[in-house]
Amino acid sequence: MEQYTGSQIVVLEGLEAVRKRPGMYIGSTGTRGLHHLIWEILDNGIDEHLAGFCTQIKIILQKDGGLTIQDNGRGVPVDMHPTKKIPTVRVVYTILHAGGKFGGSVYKVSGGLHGVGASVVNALSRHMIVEIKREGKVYRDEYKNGGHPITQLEDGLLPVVGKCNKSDTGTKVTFYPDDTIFETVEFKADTIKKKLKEIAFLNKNLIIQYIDENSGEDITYHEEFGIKSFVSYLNREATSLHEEPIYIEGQSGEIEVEVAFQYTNDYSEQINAYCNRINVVDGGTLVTGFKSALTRVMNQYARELNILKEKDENFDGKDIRNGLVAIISIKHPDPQFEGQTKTKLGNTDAKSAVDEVFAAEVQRYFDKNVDVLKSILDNSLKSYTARKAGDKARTAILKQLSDVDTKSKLASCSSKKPEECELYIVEGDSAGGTVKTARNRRTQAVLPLRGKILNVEKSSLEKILVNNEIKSMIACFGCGIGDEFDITKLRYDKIIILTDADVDGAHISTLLLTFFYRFMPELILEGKVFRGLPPLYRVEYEVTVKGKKKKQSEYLFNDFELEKFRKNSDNKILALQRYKGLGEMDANQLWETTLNPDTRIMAQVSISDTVEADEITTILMSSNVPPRRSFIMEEARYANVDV
Ligand code: 28G
Repeated sequence: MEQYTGSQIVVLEGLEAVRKRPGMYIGSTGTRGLHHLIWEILDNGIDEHLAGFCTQIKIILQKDGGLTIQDNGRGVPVDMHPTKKIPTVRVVYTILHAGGKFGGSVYKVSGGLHGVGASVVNALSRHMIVEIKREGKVYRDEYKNGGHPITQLEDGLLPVVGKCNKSDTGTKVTFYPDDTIFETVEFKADTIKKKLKEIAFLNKNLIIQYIDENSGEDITYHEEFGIKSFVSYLNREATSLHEEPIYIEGQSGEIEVEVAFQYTNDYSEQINAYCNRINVVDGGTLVTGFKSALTRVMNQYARELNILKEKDENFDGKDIRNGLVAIISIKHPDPQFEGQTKTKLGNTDAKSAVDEVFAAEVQRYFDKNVDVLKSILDNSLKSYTARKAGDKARTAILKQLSDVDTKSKLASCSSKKPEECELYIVEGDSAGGTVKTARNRRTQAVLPLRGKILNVEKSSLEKILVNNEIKSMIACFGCGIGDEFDITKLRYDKIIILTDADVDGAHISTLLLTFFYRFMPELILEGKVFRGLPPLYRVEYEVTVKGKKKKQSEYLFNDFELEKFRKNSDNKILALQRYKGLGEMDANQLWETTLNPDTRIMAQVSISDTVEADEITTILMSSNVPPRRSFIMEEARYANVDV
């Protein structure tokens, strides 16, 4: 039976907002968003572990599509909430942002991508059951259809539904994602298992049990050596330069620092950083501290050991990190997450803490393990020598880039103010032609690209730098590449990749993104890169307004939207057009759907080390070492957004 008290109405309005715009809270309504539901609930259990009260977490994938997460912590309080006058547990599960980092408490230390909490999960579930064991009693609260409580309170409190041992405490949550909201409600076992493994690496005292009722799998995740094992795992198929990862631990003020690292014979570096178990994908102060300490200490040793002969010669940080795989994990009492995606740590004291702890402890280690030190320095020397040779070739080519012809295909915009200019990179000359006609000539420039883009992961530097498409892009952007890259010289505020909405288009944009990522990563990190999302369908339909029949039309961006339209609309569909490519749209349609800043839809491209979520290429599964980053595109309607 549903009950509405005064405060309840407010509650439902809050959760209704989540159901109206799920993307704002969990990123998307696709698989990725679906799994965010799990991470949100899981985070609360991990917080309880970090608070020192929970040693075990159990996850059960049920046959009926439900998912259960259970911990042996204190159990969410069931007493009457002092101001809301409903049980605290119901506050946690029905009020937006309750019990989270927004309350100003230090309670929440871990956190998901959005950190929105359990009530969001409830809002997006068709059914949710919360069971709490506290002080020898069992309580249950149940919700339906997006967070409507169906449990009758007794004197404002939850009824006791059973008894248990007094020492048996904890929280158990079962939820069924709402299939009218999500494109799919099927959980991916692999995604969940990867996440659990990562959690186990980062929380060495936590025991996680995973049960899949469909497959019968029953796995326990417990990594007693924590991030040291994490590094071994990442390098399991690589050839390492020294047998065991080096593990460093220490404290500076209130900040706890842990680092594990190992060198391999690969040519890449991979540093994964965590603050309070949150993967800070864009690094920040803790990574800076680590890098500067490592560079300083190694250069010092190199000079002492006569590996660097000249006094003023130095290894570059990059030489020293060649082949490095490292995990940095710190605990900070007051983390400041910065950047557009809040995935960069800003606290300056984290830099000095990591620097101080790492420098002191790593020297202690190397003084005792000179053979390991020597093999690492030898590796740095190889990189140093190769870099000196490569630098020459690169500079020569960059000089040539000022040649005029590299920009000849560009249809530039008349404004020269970077903050208002946009560059559309368009696949093919014909689509490029339509975009040129349709655009706003003052602020929108167009660069059509011919044919396939070079896969920079598979080509030598020489080949990359003579490629015409690549030369055009570098010349148009105006900000150089690699070490000489300077984002302040970028001529555009947004670089928008526009390809057909098909497999080829997706491939081309991946190749472009790979190029950006390898040669001008700041472009992506600073949020300058977007993918235009042209619609897939246009429906014309009939509506009846005041007894009169009227024709209207709407653009739909994927099959899911089309299905939703068919299901939810009683209007008669008059015509349905499917766009096979950009070329099939006329200039007006293209303007309206893809170019007009007030109505277009674009996806901003960001990068994730993907340990955090369900991208299939997470580093946990990758066998080879080049950082398994993947491009994450968060879809957003860029209409009416203040810029
Ligand atoms: C099973 C799935 C995931 C949780 C707790 C324990 C407490 C709690 C959770 O409190 C409300 C807000 C701040 C105090 C805290 C229990 C203090 C004392 C808790 C979970 C009240 C939330 N006793 N375990 N929430 N706080 N496990 N597991 O969700 O002020 S959530």
